[in-house]
Amino acid sequence: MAEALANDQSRQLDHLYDELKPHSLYPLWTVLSALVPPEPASGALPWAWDYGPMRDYLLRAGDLISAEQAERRVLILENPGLPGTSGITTSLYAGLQLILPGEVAPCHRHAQSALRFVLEGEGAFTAVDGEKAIMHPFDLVLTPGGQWHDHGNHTGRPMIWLDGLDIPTVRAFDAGFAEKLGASAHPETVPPGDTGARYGRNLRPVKGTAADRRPAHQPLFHYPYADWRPSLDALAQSGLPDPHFGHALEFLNPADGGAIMATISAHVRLLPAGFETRPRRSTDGTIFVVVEGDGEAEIAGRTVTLQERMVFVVPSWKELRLRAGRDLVLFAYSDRTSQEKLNLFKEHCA
Ligand code: GTQ
Repeated sequence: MAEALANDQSRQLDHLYDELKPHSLYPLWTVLSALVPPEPASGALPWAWDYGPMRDYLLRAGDLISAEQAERRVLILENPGLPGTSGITTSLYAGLQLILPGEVAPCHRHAQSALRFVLEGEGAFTAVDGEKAIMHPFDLVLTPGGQWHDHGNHTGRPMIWLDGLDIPTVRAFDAGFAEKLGASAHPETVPPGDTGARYGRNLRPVKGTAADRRPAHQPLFHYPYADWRPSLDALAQSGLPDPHFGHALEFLNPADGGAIMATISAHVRLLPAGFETRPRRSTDGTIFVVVEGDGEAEIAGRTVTLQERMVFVVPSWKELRLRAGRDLVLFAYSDRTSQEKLNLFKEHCA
């Protein structure tokens, strides 16, 4: 009797669901636990990309299409758990960009904020609002949302870097605008290094004076390896590593002492040879680049052997443990600052 009733209920509910569909209505109770999960259950997978094969494919693309033709000649590192999204996590994007000798990537600006982390080449530039940042391996260069940027390579060698953008975040808000300058390069406004001298040394031009020329909320855009690497060494020599991070330094926006950009946080860390971190998980899915050394990352039980210039991703709430073989230096970026602003960020350190 009870079974007959249950069957009848389930049949009637199925009829109801069929009738609801064409009206764009959907029963919450069939999807509630997926919509409001007890804890993050990211569809993104822990994943790693070796540099060598990515580089080979990118250079092949370089033979087939120019940077000018492509506008941006980039191979997207799409998370295999997020097909069709172009995301490496649910909120962030990663791509490998190539500029060959003599090429330009034409000037444009967009709502999306981008970071560039240089992997190979020396002396090509990213220009922001007409000021060139001359790029060296493992420099961090920002092109914050709304600022004009173009890239060019007047050197004799290919230049390759990792692009980190907030494309999926901007898409989630449906807030994307973009425009092209029309000229391939922005007219040069000031000599290279001008912003570093004005805003990068715990100084700034006095507010309201003509010398204060950069956008107030986001003045700095070049964080050279030659600056951050010695700082990391000095930190490592002066104390014990944090059990979950090792020796870690975050890149800051000097305008407010906060994360480098509104939607992206970034840091570097050094794990001394033989050091092993304690397990940690956090809600900010994080993209890592191996700068130096070797070792292993254990991500939710899956072991990745680390090699220089490898890119790997730790999705939200997946446990990470790192082991350094030789001294291990990593660059990392995530949406931590977005989550902190939205009161969503959580971490658990075991
Ligand atoms: O250099 O502006 O990898 O707009 C993806 C979108 C790079 C860029 C990307 C972009 C750019």
